[in-house]
Amino acid sequence: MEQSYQLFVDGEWMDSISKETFKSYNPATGEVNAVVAKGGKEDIDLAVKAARKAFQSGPWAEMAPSDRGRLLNKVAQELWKKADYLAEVETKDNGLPINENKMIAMPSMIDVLEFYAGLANKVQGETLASPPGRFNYTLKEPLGVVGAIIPWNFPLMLAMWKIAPALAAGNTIVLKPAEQTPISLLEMVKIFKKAGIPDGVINVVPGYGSDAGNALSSHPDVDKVAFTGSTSTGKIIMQAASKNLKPVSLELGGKNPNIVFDDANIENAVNGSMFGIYFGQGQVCASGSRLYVQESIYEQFMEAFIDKAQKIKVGNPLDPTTHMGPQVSEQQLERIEHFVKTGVDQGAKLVIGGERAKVDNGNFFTPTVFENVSSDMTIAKEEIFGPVLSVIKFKDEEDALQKANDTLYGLTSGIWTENLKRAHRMVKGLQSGTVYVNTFSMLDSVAPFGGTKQSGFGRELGIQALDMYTQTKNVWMDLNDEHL
Ligand code: TXE
Repeated sequence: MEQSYQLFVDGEWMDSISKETFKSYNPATGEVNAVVAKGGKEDIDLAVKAARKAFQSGPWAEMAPSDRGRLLNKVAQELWKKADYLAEVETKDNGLPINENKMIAMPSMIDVLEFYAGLANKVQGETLASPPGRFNYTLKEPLGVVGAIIPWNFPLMLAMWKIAPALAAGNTIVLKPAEQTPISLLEMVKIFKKAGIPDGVINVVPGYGSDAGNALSSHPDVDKVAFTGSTSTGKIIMQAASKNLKPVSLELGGKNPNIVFDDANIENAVNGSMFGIYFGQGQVCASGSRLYVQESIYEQFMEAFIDKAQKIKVGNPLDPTTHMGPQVSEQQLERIEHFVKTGVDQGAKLVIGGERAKVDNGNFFTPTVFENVSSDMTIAKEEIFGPVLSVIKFKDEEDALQKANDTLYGLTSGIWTENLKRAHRMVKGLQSGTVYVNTFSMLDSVAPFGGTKQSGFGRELGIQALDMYTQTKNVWMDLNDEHL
C-alpha cells in the first residue's frame, strides 16, 4: 500500500507550502511506493532558517564536541538496529539488490557516521610560530548551514557522506534527496530525531532539482553546497552557488578505465571487472565502464568474462539471490537504450545484452558488452550509468595509459597486474582521484574519495573531508603590557 511522506523541517513533519505532492515509484514493479510532499523555494527557505537557528542558538551550538560525537554515535547505534529495514526501504525505492544493500551500502553508511562521530572532538587548529610578545594560532570552525543535494543511486550512503562530516564539525544541514528516491532519507531522519539530534540540525526537503535543488544551491544563507550527481547538473549548481560566492564540493560522473595486463591473475581480474561494471546495475560513478584488455590475453580473458556475464541473474531486487535489479527509472532505461543504439550505429560489436530484460513491469536491462570499441565512440566517452561495458584492446603500458587518460573524467581507474613496478608506474600516470590495483570499486570511510578533471573536486570521506566542512580562523594576540 502506498504511504505518504511530508517534509522534515525544524524537527517537525509538514506539508509543503504549496501543498503539492509527487509520486515515488518502485522501479522493480512500476507501482507507486509513496506520495511525497513536493518542496519548493519557500520550503527550502524555512529549512535554511531552521538550520541557521539551530547553528547559532540551539543546543547544537552549545554542545561540547565530545557530546556531539557521543550523540552521533547514538544515532549510529539506532541505525544498526534498523539497518535491514532501511535496506528494504531503499531497495524498494531504487532497486539496488537487497544483498548489496544489506551487506555493502548500509554497513558502509553507518561506518561513515561512526568514523566522523569519533572525529568530532578531533577537529583542531594549530599553534603557530609566534614572534616574541605575540601569540598566533588557528581555530577550525564550522561553516554554518550546509546545503546537500543527493542523487538516487545510493541515497543513504551518499547523504551520509555529507551529513556525518558536516554534523561532526558542528554545522547544520538541509538535504534535498533525488525525486526518484526520497523515501529512505525521510525514514532515516526519524532515527536521527529519535536518538535526540536537536531540531533544525538536520532537515530534509524532497522536491525537484530545478525547483527545490536550485533554491538550495542558490540560497544566500547557505554557507556551503555539497553535491553528488551528473557533471552537467554540477556545472549548474556551481554557477548557482557562485551568485553568493559559496564554496561547493562536486562529486560527479566518471567513465572509468579498468586495465587488465597480460601478467594479471586472470580469474581475479574477470571477477573484479564484473563487479566493477555490474555492481548496482552499473549506476555507480566509480564503475569500471571502459575495460582495456592487453592484446596477448584478449581472447582468453573475454571468453571467461562473457561466460560469467551471461550467468548474472537479473530480477526482483528483494530476492537475495538476485545479482542485478532494475535501473532506477524508465528515463534511465531509455537513456541506456539510446547509448546502446549509438554504439551499434558507430560500429561497435554488441556481444551480449543490449536490451530490456523482461521481468515484471520493472525497468530491467540485460548485462551488456560491446567489443571493437574505439576511443572516439560515444560509448567510450560518455557516462552511460547502466550495465554497459565498452571493451578496448591495448598493446603495452604506454598505449594503455594514453587510452585510459583520454577522457574528460577522472574519478577512478583500475589496473590488474602481478608486476609491482608496473603497478607503481601506472598509479603515477593515471589521472584519477582513486586507483585500484588488483581490485575495483573499494570504498572505506577512511579513504578520501573524489575526482579530478570533470569528475569534480573536493574529497569526501577520510579525515580530509573535514576540511570541506570547516574554515580556518587565524588569531593574533599581543601579550605585551604596552602595545608596540
Ligand atoms: O542526475 P542529476 P540525473 C549521472 C548519470 C546519470 C545522469 C543523469 O550519468 O545517467 O547523471 O541522472 C538534483 N539544481 N549521475 O538527471 O540531474 C536532482 O534533483 C539543483 C551520476 O538524475 O545530477 C537530484 O537530487 N539540483 C551520479 C540530483 O541533482 C538539481 C549520480 C542528481 O540529479 C538540479 C546520479 C538543479 N538545476 C546521476 N537539477 C554520481 N556521480 O554518482 C537536478 N538536481
